Amino acid sequence: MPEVKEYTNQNKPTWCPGCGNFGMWEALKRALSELDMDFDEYSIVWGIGCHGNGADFIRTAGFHGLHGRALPVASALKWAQPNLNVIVEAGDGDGYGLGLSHFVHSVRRNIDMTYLAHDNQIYGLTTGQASPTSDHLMRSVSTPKGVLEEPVNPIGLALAEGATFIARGFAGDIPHLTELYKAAIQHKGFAVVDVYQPCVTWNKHNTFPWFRERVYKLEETDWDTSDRTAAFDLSMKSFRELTCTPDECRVPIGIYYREDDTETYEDGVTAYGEPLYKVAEEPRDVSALIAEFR
Ligand SMILES: Cc1ncc(C[n+]2csc(CCOP(=O)(O)OP(=O)(O)O)c2C)c(N)n1
Ligand code: SF4
Repeated sequence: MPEVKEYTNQNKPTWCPGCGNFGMWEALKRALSELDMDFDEYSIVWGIGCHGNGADFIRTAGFHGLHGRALPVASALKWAQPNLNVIVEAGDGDGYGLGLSHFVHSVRRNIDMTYLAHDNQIYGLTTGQASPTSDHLMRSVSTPKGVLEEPVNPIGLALAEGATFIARGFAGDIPHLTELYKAAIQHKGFAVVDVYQPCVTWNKHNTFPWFRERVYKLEETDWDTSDRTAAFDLSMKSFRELTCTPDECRVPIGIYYREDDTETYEDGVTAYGEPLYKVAEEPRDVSALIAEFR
């Protein structure tokens, strides 16, 4: 089994000290190691944002795409290389703003891949504007008087579109997050893990202490992961008010819902009898194409 440190490369992370991205980075490396994943068995596709800078700090033949467009790239990769474990890392601005329609359609297609959302409830890279998951009334540099909209509910949205695996994690609990990642990667179908990933520089509300006082683990309750309606209900109750006390709002983490033995998009394509893409029998010379873009 490759050791955790083997999943890094020579680059040192450039995230702010204490950023929640470190916890997600560590959990993913641990999950890949514990799943005994060889370096040619997985590939990671990133969107644009602080989360996307993780592309420089992990060992993979991956792709650092455009803002909000990681999923189309990842879908093509999965369909061209069906045996590859494809992992997407997206931000809340990236994936639930610009890329929201890709998210919805990927969920309903049940493409066999893993979607890890770095949900810091703020635009980190562009210095602290409100994001689609910022809490109602939260003040930020772009909303000095407070966010007017209700936040996007990624869990409820995914459930409404027929999600077959949806979980929520917290970057401050790396062992728990590692287990969620392992389950998501092993799931056959589109597996979403929305991770509360505090941005210590710009989000002064959803901080590590704020979450530590409130998170609880679903698996430590009598939670039934096969009840879609209950999961949807819980996702609606999980919306938090900015000023709520730890007693008033507790934040569930863990697997909300999972459904195994489902048909994936790839299964459907296979049933047609023709693959979407054929891999060339001989390597092709693409140097002229590359030269065109130099
Ligand atoms: C099409 C397009 N629009 C806007 C931007 C500018 N931009 C870069 S990152 C970003 C938001 C980053 O926030 P998020 O996705 O939450 O990621 P984080 O930095 O918090 O990890 C924006 C708006 C861009 N790169 N491309
Ligand atoms: S700005 Fe926020 S999300 Fe970006 S690296 Fe710094 S702490 Fe992390």
